[in-house]
Order: sequence, then C-alpha cells, then structure tokens
Amino acid sequence: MYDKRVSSLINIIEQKDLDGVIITSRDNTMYLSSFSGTDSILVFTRKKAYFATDFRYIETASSLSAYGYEVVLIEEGVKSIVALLSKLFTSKGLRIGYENTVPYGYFETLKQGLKDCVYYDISDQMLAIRSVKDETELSFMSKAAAIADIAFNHILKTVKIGMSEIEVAAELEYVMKKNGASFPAFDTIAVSGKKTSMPHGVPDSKKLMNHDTVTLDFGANYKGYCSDMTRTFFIGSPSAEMIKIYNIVYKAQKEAQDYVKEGVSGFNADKVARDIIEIEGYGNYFGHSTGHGVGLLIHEEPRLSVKSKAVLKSNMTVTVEPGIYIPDLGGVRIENTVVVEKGGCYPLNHSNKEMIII
Ligand SMILES: [Mn+2]
Repeated sequence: MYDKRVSSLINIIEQKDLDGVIITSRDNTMYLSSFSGTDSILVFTRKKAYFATDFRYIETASSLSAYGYEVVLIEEGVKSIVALLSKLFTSKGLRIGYENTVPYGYFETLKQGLKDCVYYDISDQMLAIRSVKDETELSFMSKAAAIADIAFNHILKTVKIGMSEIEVAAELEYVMKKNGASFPAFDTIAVSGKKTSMPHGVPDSKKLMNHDTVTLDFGANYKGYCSDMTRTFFIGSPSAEMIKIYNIVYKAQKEAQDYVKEGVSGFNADKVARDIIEIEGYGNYFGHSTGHGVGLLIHEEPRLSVKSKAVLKSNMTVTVEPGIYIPDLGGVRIENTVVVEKGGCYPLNHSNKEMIII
C-alpha cells in the first residue's frame, strides 16, 4: 500500500525530471509513511527515501524503516534539515519538488541552505493522487462516518430545549471520541434559530428554544481520515417557509447525490443542485459550492462547484451539501459524504435525511 503511494510520488519525480522532493506537510507525510506525528519531514532523492524527525518521535519512527525509509534524527530543527539536505543534494542547479504549504520562514531557510536549486511546487500532483482513495483509506473513512452517525443519533435522543449550542457541540464530540474518534475532523458547527443562516456559524451559549432550526455540521477523525456530515432538524413545529426550504434542499441534495458517478464533472454535479435551488427562487441564498473532496484533510480535491474542472473518478470521496441561507430567518444544509463508483455512488454516513421534528 505505502509502496504504491510512494511509487506515485516517484512518478511525479520522473515526470517533472526532479532530483528530489521535500515533503513537509503532515497530511502528505502521513499518506506516504503512515506516521501521524508533527515536525517531521520526508526527503526523496532519486535513489533513497529519508524520514527526518526529532527525539520525541524517534522510537515510533524506527518502524518506518520497514517501508524503506532511512530514519534520521534532527537535533536542531530546520538547521539540521538544511545540513541533511546539503549532504544529500551536493551538486548545483538541482530541481527540487516542494509543497506550497511549507511555512515561509522554513522555505527561506531551505533556499538559503541549498543554493542554486530550482523549486517546483508538487502540491497539486499530490492532491490529485490523494483524491482517489485506496481500500484502506475507504475503510477508515467509513468508520469515521459511522462514528459521526452514532453521535448524531445520540443527539436526536438527548437534545432538549434549554441546552446551549456549545453543549450540543461538546456532546457530539464526546460521543465521537467515546466511539473511537481521535478528535473532531474540524471545529464542530452546532447552531440554532436565526444563526442557521450562517453556513459556518460558531456555537456559543445560545440556548435551544421551541421552534428553533438546528444545524449540525461535524465529523470524526479516525486514523487520520475525516468524515463530514450535516443535518438540519427542528425543535417544535417549523414555519411554513422553513419547511419549504427544507424540502428544496432535500431534493437538491438527493438529486445531486443520485447524479454523482464516475465520469461526470464536478461542474455538472454542482449544477444539478444549483438548478433546483435556482428554479425555486433561492439561487441567491446558496452562496457556497455543492461539495468537496474529503480525506486526510477535511477539504480536498475534487470540488463540486461552478469553477470545478474536475471529472469524477471511481473511489473519489466527495461531499454533496447544498444549502439555503436566509438572513434573519434561518438556513438548511444537508450533507452526505459519498464514494464515487461506476454508475453511481454510495454514502459513507447513513443518518436519516428526512425532515426531523423533535
Ligand atoms: Mn463539508
């Protein structure tokens, strides 16, 4: 598995005729070596792979030699990295691949230490490789989604008028951790009432009230992989307009999800949801894209959006999450994460999407 992932990186090295690659991001380090700690870097030359880390991780890292990495101890942070790289890349004018997420100061130090090298950003190529998941990744993502389903079910059973948004968020996160999540996949969104008109509203001490709309957007991180789901439900009977909006979003989500399959474009998948919302007159209230890839990061490639140039491939994992947000009234978003297949897709999370009134 890791061999296959590393050979994808070797392909980039060959295609771009690079002399080496420096991997600094935690997500790509994890992708290429399984190592989940921080402050460690991978260095690939045309002949060898190195894993450089400090004292805190050296014991864990020793197992990585099984994947073909030579483990190197860093004692002085970026200074040691420069020393290592100067040893590995001795000739001038080399072509080195890097990621655009490398901190600026770090990159400057590297450039000063490794004079006369030409740098090539390989971030997009790495994201393209990672957008198609292997079986191990799909099993972790499926587990991450199942953990979120358990947490949502728990909330539906325990949520009460008078609970604060932050309590609901804490409860979701607690149940996810109790069921195997390492941590939440991102900052949990639990908003209620008029605040649901803010797609990424922040939970606070606002208490849930009768007739409130409640939007929960949350996920678990399981073995490095994220899940992402959103459900909107009502406490007490909602207004006629909120019911209308819910039904439009439900239809847009369902039809876009039914449309997603290998070979369709991210643009058209977005269009399916967007057209339904526009025809109903709410186009101006759907200001974000229909979906995004999910994996080691919560937002990855491909995108389902008006700007997307992506064509969906089997085993890509994408969200389908249209919404309508009306200031001073409220909003509805429904989100599933799905696995793209030939002829269709299947959702990783299985919580009910029908309207729920508590
Ligand atoms: Mn999402």
